[in-house]
Amino acid sequence: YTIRSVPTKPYDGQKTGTSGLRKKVKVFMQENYLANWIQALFNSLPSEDYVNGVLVLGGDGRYFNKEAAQIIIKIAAANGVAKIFVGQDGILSTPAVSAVIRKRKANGGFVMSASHNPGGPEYDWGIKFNYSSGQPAPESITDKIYGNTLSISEIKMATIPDIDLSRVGVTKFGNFIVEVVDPVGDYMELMESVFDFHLIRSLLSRSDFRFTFDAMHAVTGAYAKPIFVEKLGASMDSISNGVPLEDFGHGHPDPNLTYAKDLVDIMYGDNGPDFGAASDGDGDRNMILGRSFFVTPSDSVAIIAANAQEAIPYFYHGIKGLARSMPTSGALDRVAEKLKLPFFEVPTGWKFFGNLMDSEQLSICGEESFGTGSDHIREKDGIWAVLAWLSILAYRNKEKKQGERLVSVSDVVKEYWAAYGRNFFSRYDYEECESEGANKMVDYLRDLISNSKEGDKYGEYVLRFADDFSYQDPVDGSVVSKQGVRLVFADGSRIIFRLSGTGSAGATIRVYIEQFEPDVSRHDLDAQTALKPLIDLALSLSKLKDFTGREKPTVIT
Ligand code: VG1
Ligand code: CO
Repeated sequence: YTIRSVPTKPYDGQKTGTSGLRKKVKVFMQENYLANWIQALFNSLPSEDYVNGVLVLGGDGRYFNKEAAQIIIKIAAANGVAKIFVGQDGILSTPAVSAVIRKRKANGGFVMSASHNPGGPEYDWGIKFNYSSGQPAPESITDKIYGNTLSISEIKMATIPDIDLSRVGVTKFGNFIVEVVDPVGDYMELMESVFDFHLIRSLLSRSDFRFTFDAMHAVTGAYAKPIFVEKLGASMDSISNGVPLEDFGHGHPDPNLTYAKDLVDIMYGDNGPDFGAASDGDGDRNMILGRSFFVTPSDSVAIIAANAQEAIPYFYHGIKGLARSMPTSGALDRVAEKLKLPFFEVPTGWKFFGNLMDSEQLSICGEESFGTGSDHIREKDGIWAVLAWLSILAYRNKEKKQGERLVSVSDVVKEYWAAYGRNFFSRYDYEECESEGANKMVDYLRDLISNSKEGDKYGEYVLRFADDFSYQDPVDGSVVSKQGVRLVFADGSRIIFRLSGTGSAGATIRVYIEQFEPDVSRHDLDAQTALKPLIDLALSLSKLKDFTGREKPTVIT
């Protein structure tokens, strides 16, 4: 084949956010828009990182992925990549891309996904780049890519035909090889090495334990049946919305109490199942529910960490360290303290965990945004989190005879609260606000905290400190600042404000509220009730209603 030089002009605004570049599909469909970014990426990497190298490509099955895959393959070939592994039909979840990169010792890989954002011609598309440890590219790389998008003038394209992605197999074009792989194989093998599948099977095949998984017509549809049903013995009808669709069946593939409403209704309905879970567009998020019971993600990661060494073979030999993102509740901190483990608090976004894992300081970590995972890969992992919970329940119930009452999800959580105390937590999201008002609010808050000092009174709450979170990576020394305005009070309660970095329209404001409660007699309170005074304080001190005109949040977690 030959290499064609395609002249092009730069586009503004190709800057990546918390997790990759996300825009409306229509933006990406403009001439050379995607191709510019991909070529800018190759222009940004040292040539030894891709020339004669191996890359991985997959995505969540959303609208425009098939066209995008062909563009990416042609540019990769023209830039000297030797081999590219592509998931069949372009499918690979985000955690699977990370797993395949690691297993096949690839130099990096692409995920074609806008994650939990809706898909279809009117909605979102996105692309993420991960490098050789399977970890999302750090800002040092994404900043360089952005710089190159502003001056790009040429795209290199190989003159090869479109690849048939529907069939597994190898196609060669001179020195360039495309291998279409089964999206599940490598990932399943990894899960079998992390968990005791025999133990999980003993739970899922019980007739007195009912399991349900909602794939939200997103990428875990491709994984749920082979793993939960075929390998682990769950019943055929336990998987709902199990076929990935280009528009997620008109859904918003975000596993939370608002967008996974069907699952929530089933779990809170009469005689609901014992365990329910859902995952997002690209399979890296998870929501865990018991019967009429929601496990807040900040508790979920703490509970997994507290039980991992007993229930999950991967951790039988110990846990290196624990970490959470800054807005995530302090539940995990208490587990780290009790288990005497190194502990880290990083900014929002999975890319900040990778260096700690690569340097063997971190095993289990999580974010309040339904992200949980470990150093088995370098991404958060929805199915891993479900398997971790099933392992804990299977371990706790393995001696239980048919007819005996099983230890439930809520039992596990309540026991945990009794032992460690409960960190009440809630997040309010105000999606698609006018950017101007949202930015003004953040400026106002920055101003407010710069004039605040220890001992200041906010109603009943006494300030310990307030800042705009910044972080220095302990491994490479890089510094990021302005990661969220936080007010921390004398009793440990926290109020945090951030603007989302994953939206594609307007500004999304996130308000995070947390309060610790040691008193067991108050643990059964509803989080919204327990946090009411602090939530009211957050809304009044930020003047959120005045700045945004919003009476109510779009999503409450
Ligand atoms: C959100 C979450 C963050 C998560 C990110 C990517 O970012 O808050 O915790 O890492 O999404 O998740 P933001 O900037 O919108 O708050 V996913 O599932 O989109 O890969
Ligand atoms: Co995601």
